[in-house]
Amino acid sequence: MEPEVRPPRETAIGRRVFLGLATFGTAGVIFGSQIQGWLERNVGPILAKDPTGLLQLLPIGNFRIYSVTTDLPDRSRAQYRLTVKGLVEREIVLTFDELQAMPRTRLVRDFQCVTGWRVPEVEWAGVRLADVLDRAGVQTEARAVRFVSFDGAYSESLTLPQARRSDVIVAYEMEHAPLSREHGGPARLYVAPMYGYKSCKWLDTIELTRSVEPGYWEQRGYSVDGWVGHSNHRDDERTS
Ligand SMILES: Nc1nc2c(c(=O)[nH]1)N[C@H]1C(S)=C(S)[C@@H](COP(=O)(O)O)O[C@H]1N2
Ligand SMILES: [Mo]
Repeated sequence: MEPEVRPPRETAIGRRVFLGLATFGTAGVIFGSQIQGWLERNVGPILAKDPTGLLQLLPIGNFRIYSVTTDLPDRSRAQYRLTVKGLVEREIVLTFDELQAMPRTRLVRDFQCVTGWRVPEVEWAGVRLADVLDRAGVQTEARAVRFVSFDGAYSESLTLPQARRSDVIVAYEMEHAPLSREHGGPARLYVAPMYGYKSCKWLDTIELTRSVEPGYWEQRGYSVDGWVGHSNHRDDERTS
């Protein structure tokens, strides 16, 4: 059963470590060896100094940190670039500062992975994807959007109407803190109404296309329409 108690917003432990902590306490996730190493170096010492063992019970995360590569890509906010290309009026490359200067939006939603874990009421902040698309200008032939990660492996896709929803954002903050490297920082896609796999981490390129090009997990059997509760590959009689 999931604990009902939520930790106070203010805590002596940094948010980053806090999330890492919860991750560390989660069994059954396949980590790349380097992720495991990072957690052991950064989180292990804190757990070791906690004689009560209570820290391990903090009910925060329940997030699993996923990467389809054996590494966690690393890019600072200063190094970060977001490219919008393909069927656009003008290709654009946004710096982090340019992204952050755009109208800010906030969402509080449950985060749910298709494999069954869910994190209730996660707060996200960022920029509406629709605003980013408008900045480049979408050509009339464009019907879909493809997202590519700078991890060199992951991709995702949405139809243009899905991409224009107000609950689809380029997120750069999570739970009032800069989006951490583990969670896909400096910026990731966050598709609130769909399963986690649609929310491409370490977002690098947004490409406007003529039709939907299935992404990494979609090529491996997940539904292209990832609506929570509707297109889980385990209840696929309800796919649209
Ligand atoms: N680049 C990239 N994005 C990704 C993934 C990934 O492996 N690589 N995993 C997806 C899946 S299946 C889920 S459930 C969420 C998990 O987000 P988290 O690692 O922040 O918990 O990221 C999604 N985005
Ligand atoms: Mo997932």
